[in-house]
Parts: sequence; structure tokens; C-alpha cells
Amino acid sequence: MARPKIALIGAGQIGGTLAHIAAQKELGDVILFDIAEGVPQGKALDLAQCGPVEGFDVALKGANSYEDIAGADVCIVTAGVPRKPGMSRDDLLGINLKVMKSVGEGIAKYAPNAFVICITNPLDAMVWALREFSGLPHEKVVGMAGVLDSARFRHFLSLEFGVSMRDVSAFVLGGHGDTMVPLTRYSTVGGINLPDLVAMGWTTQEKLDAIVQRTRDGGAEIVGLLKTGSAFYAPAASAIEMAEAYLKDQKRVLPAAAYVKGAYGLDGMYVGVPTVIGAGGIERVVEIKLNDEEKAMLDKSIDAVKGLVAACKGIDSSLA
Ligand code: A3D
Repeated sequence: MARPKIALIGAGQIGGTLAHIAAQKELGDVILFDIAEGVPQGKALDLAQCGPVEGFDVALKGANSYEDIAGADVCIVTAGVPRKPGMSRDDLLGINLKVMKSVGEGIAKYAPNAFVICITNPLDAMVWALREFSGLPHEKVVGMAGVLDSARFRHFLSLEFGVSMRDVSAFVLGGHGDTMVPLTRYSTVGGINLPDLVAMGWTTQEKLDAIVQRTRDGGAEIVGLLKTGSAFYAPAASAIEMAEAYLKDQKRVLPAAAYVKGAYGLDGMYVGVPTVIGAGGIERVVEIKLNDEEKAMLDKSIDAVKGLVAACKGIDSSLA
């Protein structure tokens, strides 16, 4: 049986890391696509030369033409520009919207059956625009943010509690940005939820609030340290988890920026929600019961995403 084909649209920091992890896991043959000439080819050759050392058998190829992504089973999109210190994700909107148009058209022409994972920021607006430009079914176009945001939350919680990160599970809802909604009631350590752990004296509400805030600012903290770009290792690992769930029909329950129509009272928009990812793409949106405070936080986050989508429509009249 032929190996699956994974097209990485954007061969920058995240794109290169995606290629490396995909090859190490032997998820399929990898095409690295970028407008920068030589960069995807150079990274593909360098990574292919890891093969004998790391022991993987997949083909890696760099490309500057969309023809090379033909028939891809998965496309992961990081094309565009990342944040620099002092920039918000929303500052990237105008530049990256144009990029989504060319990427969406390329995918529509050459890989219309792919499962498409968008990482380009501002995430919730870019995944919406990419879906509009590509015309692919909504369940086949999704944004990666929740896996990363909850990984950050899990990491900080494991440090606070002094327990293995593997035993910490966390839920983050809403848009990817300052309005994201870390759900403490649905986040657990060994099955015990965070409010109970506060009651048990494992931590204090103040410390928990500080961890929630650090999670919201998790991307900016790394941008501030790197100075020349944004996080790329954990974003790549998170998107690979989603791609693997699709390729292996794992039916993983993962938070993702999915198209929501009906659930959470939404009338068709992309926002971060718990989903089930399998061979059908986004097979289910999980609607969890929210209390008034959580609902208010989610509404605020939804408003922020709606504002970004409106801004996209203002920039590109074909989206209106
Ligand atoms: P970077 O290393 O700059 O790579 C982006 C690549 O896109 C570069 O190699 C560019 O040449 C390429 N590119 C630009 N325009 C096009 C185009 N029209 N077609 C094809 N390729 C193009 O950035 P990065 O890899 O660090 O980040 C990529 C994106 O991911 C940025 O928008 C980040 O803000 C975003 N990001 C999102 C998250 C989320 O959790 C959602 C996390 C981290 C970064």
C-alpha cells in the first residue's frame, strides 16, 4: 500500500519541525512547500539525511510549486508570518489573509480530499478564511490551537503539583488568544479536578489563577524570549497529534478550532471546542455543560473571533 502523503505548506520554523516529527513517526512521505526558493529543498535534504541515523523510511521533498502537493492526504498550513515582540496575533491578519487565499486555492486545485490543519495566526480567523478560499468541507478543515494551549496548561500544572505531565489532563476552549478559556472544572490530575485540588490544599486559587493567566500568555512569553519569531516545537508536536488521529482513524478527543453549527448556540463559525478526530476529519463537536462564568468567558472569546472574521471580510470583499 502506498504511504500517505503529508504536505506542509510553509517550510519555516514550524514547517521544518513538522517534517522532522512526521518522518520520525513514519506518518507518510513529506512534501515541504514554500515560496522561498531553496529553503524547502534544503530542509527536505537535510531531514532526509537524518533517515539513516534515526532509522526512518519516508521520502522528503522540497517544492515551490503547488503541483507537488497533488493528492496529499493531509496538509498542514503554517505559511505566513509569525509574531515579533510587541505584536499581537491580530496584527498579522492583513498579511496572512492574502497568504491564505493563495494556499486555499492551491489546496482546492491539487489536494481537495486532504484533511487540512491550519496553524497560521490569527488562528480562528485564518482557518475560517482558508476554508472559504479552499471550498473544502468544513469537517476537513480545522485549526490547531487547543492541543497546544492545553499542553501549556498541563505543563504549568505539572510543575505546580510536582507530578508527571502524563497524569495531568486539561481543557481549553474558545479562540486562540488572550480570550482563551482554560476550564479548571474539566482539568484534572489523576482524575481529580482542579477545584477539588484547591480544596485539598494542593494549591491555592491565587496560584491557579496565575497559571491560567500564564497559559493565556504562553505564546507571548516565548515570543519575548526568542525575539525573532514564535514558538515552534510544541505547535508542531500538537499539529502532528491531530494529523496522526486522522491518518490512523484514532477517534482522539482533542480540542481544536472547528466549525461549530448548533452546539454552544453558534450559527456556523470556527472556534476552539472539544472534538473527535478520526478518518472523517472532525467527526464530532463535543458540547460540554458550562456554568455562567465559563459561558461568559466563552462568549467574550467568540466575540473576539467574530471581530477578526469581520475584519477579514472588510479586507477581502470576496469573503463578505
Ligand atoms: P516562519 O518560520 O516565518 O515560517 C513561515 C513560512 O511561510 C516561511 O518560510 C515563509 O517563506 C512561508 N510563506 C510566506 N508566505 C507564503 C506563501 N504565500 N506560500 C507559502 N509559504 C509562504 O513562521 P513559523 O513557522 O514560526 O510560524 C508560522 C505561523 O504559525 C505564523 O503565522 C505563526 O504566528 C503561527 N503560529 C501559530 C501557533 C498556534 O498555536 C496557532 C503557534 C505558533 C505559531
